[in-house]
Parts: sequence; structure tokens; C-alpha cells
Amino acid sequence: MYLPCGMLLDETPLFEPSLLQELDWSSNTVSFSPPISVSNPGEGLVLRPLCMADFNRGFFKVLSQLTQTGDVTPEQFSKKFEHMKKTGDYYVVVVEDTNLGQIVATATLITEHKFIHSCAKRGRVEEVVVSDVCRGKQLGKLLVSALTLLSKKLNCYKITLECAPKNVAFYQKFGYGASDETYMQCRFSD
Ligand code: 16G
Repeated sequence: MYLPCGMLLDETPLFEPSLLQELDWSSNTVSFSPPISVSNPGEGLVLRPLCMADFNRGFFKVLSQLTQTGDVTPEQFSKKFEHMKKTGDYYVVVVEDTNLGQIVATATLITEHKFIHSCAKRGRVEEVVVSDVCRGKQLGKLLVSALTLLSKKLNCYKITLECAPKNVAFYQKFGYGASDETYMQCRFSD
């Protein structure tokens, strides 16, 4: 699909796909039954970096199951995508149902650059969502495992996330624990 500005919503990945394929899956802290993995996420499914064409594959429909997404236009989406790609710090992954041509799950790793810890990077896991039509296929577990391993591979000194109290037990499986610090926020809109 071409935008009025001539830009194409194409299949170019947000980040290098080999980063996902080269993860050391054997160092995973969780087990899968049946045994799925990044390269084999289940029948008719693929796990890969986000691309612009995913705008027309229901990417926002999945995100809207987590929170408000707003009415994002293709132009706004492609501009944000280009920005994320240029910085090289955004690892948005999606699971596509290839039979339906629809995104059914997504999660994001962001690497934040620091001066502390010898100019280290901190990882943040954000927007973990599995579509309600695809629950029970271990996809949330698969995405969080993949991004946690990726943050290690990218040499983050720690990785953090915020979640609802009901999801604490889920994230503990991957080695996440409550910190002594309190998460605080100041909201400027809903
Ligand atoms: C959850 C998400 C966070 C997302 C937020 C949106 C995970 C692990 N956490 O906390 O990434 O940004 O929800 O909620 O997926 P908000 O719209 O109220 O900010």
C-alpha cells in the first residue's frame, strides 16, 4: 500500500531478523509444552520483527486489547516506524497467523542508553499482548522469553517491566522480581 507521500507500507523489518534466530534458546528459564521456539512458534504462525505492512494486518487491533491506541493513520505509523528503525533501540516483535494474514501477538524490547554502569544499556519490556483469539498457545511466554534473551544478547545490564498485579506470577517465571523501588507516574492524558 502506497501512502499519499509515496511511501510504501512494505515488508522491511524494524530490526535485523537474524537477532531473533540466533538467540540461545537452550539458556531459557522456562519450558514449553508442546516445545515451541522462536523459529517454530506453532502451526501456521511466524515470530518476526514488526514491518510496516503489519499496519494492514491488524497490528493496532491487537494493541487495542492492552490499552487505548487512538486512531493512528498510516502516515503517523510509518513516521513512528522510521524513527524507531533509525534509533536502532526498538525491537518490536510480532506473531503472525500466516493463514489469516493477521497479527495475533506482539511485544517490544526497548534499549535505553546510560552513562552509569560503564555506559551500559537498560532493557525495557513493553506492550506484551496476545490476541484473545490466540490465548493458550504459550505465545506470551514465547515473546517474553525471546525478548529477555535478546536483552541479554544485546548486553543490557538489567531488564525491567511494569505489569498488573495479576501478571506478577507470570513474569516471575522468567526471573523478574518486584524491586525495592516504587513505580511512579504522572499522567498527562488517559
Ligand atoms: C502495561 C504494559 C506496558 C504498557 C502499559 C499501557 C507490559 C509488560 N506492560 O503496563 O508496556 O505501556 O500497560 O498502559 O506489557 P497505559 O496505557 O495505562 O499506559
